Amino acid sequence: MAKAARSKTTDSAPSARDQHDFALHSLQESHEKALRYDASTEQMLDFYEQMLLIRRFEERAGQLYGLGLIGGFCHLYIGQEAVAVGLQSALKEGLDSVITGYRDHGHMLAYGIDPKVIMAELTGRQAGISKGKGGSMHMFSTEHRFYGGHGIVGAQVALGGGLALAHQYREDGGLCLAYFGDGAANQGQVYETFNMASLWKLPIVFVIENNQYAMGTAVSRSSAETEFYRRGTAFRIPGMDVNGMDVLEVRQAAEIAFAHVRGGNGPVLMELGTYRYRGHSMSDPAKYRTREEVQDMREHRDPIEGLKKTLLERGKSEDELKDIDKRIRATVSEAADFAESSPEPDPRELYTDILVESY
Ligand SMILES: Cc1ncc(C[n+]2csc(CCOP(=O)(O)OP(=O)(O)O)c2C)c(N)n1
Ligand SMILES: [Mg+2]
Repeated sequence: MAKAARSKTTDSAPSARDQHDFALHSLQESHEKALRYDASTEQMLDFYEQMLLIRRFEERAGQLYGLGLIGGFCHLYIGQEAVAVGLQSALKEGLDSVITGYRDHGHMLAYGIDPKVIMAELTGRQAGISKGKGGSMHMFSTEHRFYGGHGIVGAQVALGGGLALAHQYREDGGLCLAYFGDGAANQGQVYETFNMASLWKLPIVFVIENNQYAMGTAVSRSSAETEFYRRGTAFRIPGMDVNGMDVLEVRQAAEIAFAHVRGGNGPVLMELGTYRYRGHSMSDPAKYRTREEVQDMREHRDPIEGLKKTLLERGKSEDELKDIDKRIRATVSEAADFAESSPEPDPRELYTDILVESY
């Protein structure tokens, strides 16, 4: 398209600019050749379970918030499940690192972290993954190589650059998956990180979760370039435009992006088109969009319903899928009971994990 129109050479050899353009689009072209991951039925069931776990966990978190059992902010991930599950299922567990913003419960669940310790963290209990001191936005687990949970919009991108530098320095073969939102994509430090990451060929996958809104602002009202996957072009970072509502498409894109990064070729920028069904946080009545818009997404693009359809086509029965849902609901109830019955942190915890001496 634009590439062909721009080519002014009469020579049949591609110009340097064409080659450059091709490098930026080559991953997208590979992705478009085979959009969906060729998963076995077992793998699909696994993706289905994980997405359902996130959905049911978040619904329960919303209820606990309503009951006053969760304090502070609480940002739910409902609608975006296919992104975390599709991408993180392709990670090397115990090696690769993950960092994200404050909408972080789903990423932790997708990493296989016990729902009990996540729920206990949400309710501020000692048994929580950050000893009940981080809450919804600031969960952290170095054991799982999950580096938060960050409330400063865009900050996790620069920190992710540091995590990728550590992978490169240690030559451990790992990569960093750094998630951020469409709103965060307009922050300055994101571009400083793009520059250094590309220059140093850091093993990092930048993931823009474009859920169409930054708090109450639609992308078209906040962003001059709404095709976010193109945002890395000025830094020679190849971009991928991915349907974030289909877990198999997400996983397939992850295969391509991760192989590129692991091959020592530097960063990739993935834009995942997705949608959040709930408000920005629990205190947002979401008056900036119509009910019909949300309903339309739920009815026609829902990632869990989409995979359910594929599973039914593969011969799974409605009853089998209902049983999975029952099991997941029980797991989530257990997590909620565990959280509610766990003690709060000891007051002495006020003085641990922080700097209390002079420096
Ligand atoms: C530096 C900074 N500026 C502003 C805010 C307030 N704020 C919190 S979330 C948010 C919107 C971010 O939207 P997006 O990046 O699209 O992520 P989403 O909530 O959609 O996942 C803003 C402006 C903040 N936390 N940090
Ligand atoms: Mg957003």
